[in-house]
Parts: sequence; structure tokens; C-alpha cells
Amino acid sequence: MINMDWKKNIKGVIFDLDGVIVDTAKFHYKAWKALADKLGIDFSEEQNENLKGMSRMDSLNYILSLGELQNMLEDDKRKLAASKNLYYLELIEELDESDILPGTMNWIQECKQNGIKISLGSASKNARRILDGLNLTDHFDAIIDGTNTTETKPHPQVFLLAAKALNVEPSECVVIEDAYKGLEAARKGGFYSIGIGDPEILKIADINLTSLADESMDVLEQL
Ligand code: B16
Ligand code: MG
Repeated sequence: MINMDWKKNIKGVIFDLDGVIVDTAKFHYKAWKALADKLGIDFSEEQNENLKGMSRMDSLNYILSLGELQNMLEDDKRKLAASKNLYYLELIEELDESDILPGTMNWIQECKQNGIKISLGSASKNARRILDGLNLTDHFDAIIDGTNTTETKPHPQVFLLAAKALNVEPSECVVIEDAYKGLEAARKGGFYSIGIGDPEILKIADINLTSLADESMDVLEQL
């Protein structure tokens, strides 16, 4: 294998939000679970895993289909999604710098030291609020999230927009993702990728890590 001179070839890093920068999945679960309970739908933590990287409306449709309620009127669906989001926003209100996942800050600093630009690439429409809460907004050269996209992962749109905002080619960028759908999106868009989590589930990634705290950016030599 020929190892890449990553310091020459990598010009951008795109960070997913939930599962890479902060663990908001537990709050999404709590809020969806409250809604599912109200509708009399059984919804487990394992099923919540399928929602990682999925948009809010797709997540709602997934949960409704578990209770065979997917044919509900669109207007009623929108109300349910809005009520889930209100509760979710209450839950994330307390987020602060101590909630940044281990290793993330080091990677952001290493990007800066090596002249590598960084963007967010998240499905969340609450991304800016979350980055503000974590005091991270000013670290990013670009922020692309669910408010900028019309397609959802595994479509590569969110990452393609992020690369464009950084003015770099996908082939010069690494996407860091915890969701299989996000890694599929990275591959479809022509990006390198790092999968954070179970390597068996995320083996589509170019590099697998259990956490960004496990390695410095020199792990990109493996690309
Ligand atoms: P919101 P990511 C995703 O974030 C979450 O993983 C997913 O569970 C959630 O449904 C989605 O954001 C939309 O979030 O309701 O805040 O718009 O992993 O793409 O950063
Ligand atoms: Mg994620």
C-alpha cells in the first residue's frame, strides 16, 4: 500500500455533528420516545440507531411506520415533528463545552495548525444553536446543515455543499461520520472518510476509529 502524504493532499475536513462533535443522539431518543409513547408506539433504543444521520421528517415517518400510522395527514406530521423539536430544544439547552466529545477539539486544532479548512456537514436544522452552545461556531470556516439541504444522507449533497463552501475538491477532503448513511454519502460524493464507532457496522469507511480521542491526524497516513 502506498501511504498518502496527507499534509500535502488533504485541504478540508468535514465534521458530522451528532456522534462526532457531541452526543445529541440520547436527546433525540428521549424526545422521539416521549412522542412515540404518546402515540402508543413501541420505540426502542436499538431502533433509534437507525435514525442517526436521518432528517427530522424521515425520522418521524420511520417511527410512525412502526405503529402503522405513516399515512397520517402531512399537516399532522408537521405538528408532531414540531412538538418533538420543542422538547429536544429544551433538552439541549444545557449543552456546553464540557459536552464536546473527547478528541474533537484536538482534531480541530490540528486542522488549524496544518492549514486545513473545516466545515460542519450535518443533517440537523438545530446545528448552529448546538455549535453556539458548545462555543465552537467561530472555529468553523463553513457550516452546512439541514437548513441548507434539500436531500438527506446517503445523498452526498450536504458534503458537496460543504466542500464547495471551503473551495476544495471532494478528493481533497475527509468526512468524519458516525452513521452508515453518512459514510455512504461520503463515498458517493468522492470523499475520503473516517467512521467513528463500531468498525463492523462502519466498514465502508476508509479508516475506522472508536473515537477521535484514539488517534491524532497522523492516522490519515493510512489513506
Ligand atoms: P434535527 P447529524 C442528525 O445529525 C441526527 O443524527 C439525526 O438523528 C437527526 O434526526 C438529524 O440530525 C436531524 O436533526 O431534528 O435537529 O434537524 O448526525 O447529521 O449531525
Ligand atoms: Mg451523526
